[in-house]
Amino acid sequence: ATVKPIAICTWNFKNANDKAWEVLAKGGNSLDAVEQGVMVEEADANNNTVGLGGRPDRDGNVTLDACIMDKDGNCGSVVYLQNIVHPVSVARKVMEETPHIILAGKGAEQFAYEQGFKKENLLTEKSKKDWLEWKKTSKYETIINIENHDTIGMLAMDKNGDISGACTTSGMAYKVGGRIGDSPIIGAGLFVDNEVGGATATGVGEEVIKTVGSFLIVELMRQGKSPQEACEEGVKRIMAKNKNREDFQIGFLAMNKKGETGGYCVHPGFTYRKTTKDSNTNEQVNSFYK
Ligand code: SD4
Repeated sequence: ATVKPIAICTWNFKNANDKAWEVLAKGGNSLDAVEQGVMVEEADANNNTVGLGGRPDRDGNVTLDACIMDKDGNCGSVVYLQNIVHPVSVARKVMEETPHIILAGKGAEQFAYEQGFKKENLLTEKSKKDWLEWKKTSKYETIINIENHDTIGMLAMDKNGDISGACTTSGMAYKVGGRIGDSPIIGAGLFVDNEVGGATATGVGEEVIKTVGSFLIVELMRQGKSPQEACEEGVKRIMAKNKNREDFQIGFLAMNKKGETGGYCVHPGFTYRKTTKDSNTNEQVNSFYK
């Protein structure tokens, strides 16, 4: 039998998944569930990889990437967005209120103000202090720090069996100004095809973009693979192009129309949160390197 409603998200973001579940349990739709779910992390100043409190780029600017995709294949995205706590909601407005899919930088920010979003300083004292400390050496080390990823990607299926997804991040800490990762790129950091399922990613976005990772996983599921098998193949595709490279982490997460889920990653440590009417768990994920 199909497991629904269901919500899953990258890492052990219990509060975010609980919020999504609350929407789904009340009979709400999966689009509202994923938006409201990931908003919890965007607003959390203690999550240094998403929204408020996100680590800045190397110049000290916090720049956010996010996207959202609905059951009909509609999508919206913002990249290099500054001064707005909830990029996922701006992405949803791009999807619903404009004929476009991606808005960037100043244009996205201007659009957000027109839609009623408030200007806010996203650089917390803690993030600023860490950044000033980093500046002393200015060594871009994030790719070898495999633990330093907390991007939230979320997939939900509602009581009608419709799937939506969202993904939101401040990107890699101390990135080059202007850098965009996989998270707001439809097909890379997130993809949903309501006939098949959805997938989302966390980790070093450059590697995910190169294989159009989330789209690949959904297509593999379309061809009959389980979410687990599809995530494994997604990671293997990346590793085939990075022989013997052990200095980066990627985690994939997927769900199909039956509510089956799976995940796979490059290094141990990646987990995902899963909530259904019977359970609310932090799922362990197998890795390419043991
Ligand atoms: C990026 N995939 O910008 C994101 C980073 C990430 O937790 O996952 N951070 O490449």
